[in-house]
Amino acid sequence: MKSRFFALALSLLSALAIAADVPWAQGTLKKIAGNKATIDHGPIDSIGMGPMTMQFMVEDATGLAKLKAGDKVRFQAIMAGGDIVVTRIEAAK
Ligand SMILES: [Cu+2]
Repeated sequence: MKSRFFALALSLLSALAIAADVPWAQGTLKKIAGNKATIDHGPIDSIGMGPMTMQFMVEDATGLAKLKAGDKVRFQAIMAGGDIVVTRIEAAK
């Protein structure tokens, strides 16, 4: 019961509280389809993933709207309920 409550609280806070501390990953945006983005990405330390090209669910619709295929990007990804979610994405500096 306690752990279930904790998981719920975590999911509610994911975008705001956790994203601030998540390390940024780098990549090239390959394709955008609705709230999904295909990214050719480097290592993602926050979820222990090596480099590859894959599709992500993107929570940051505002950030994604400013980008287009071919853009170099940086992003924050977390595990949320068994899914990998991009909580923030923006053009790489
Ligand atoms: Cu990947």
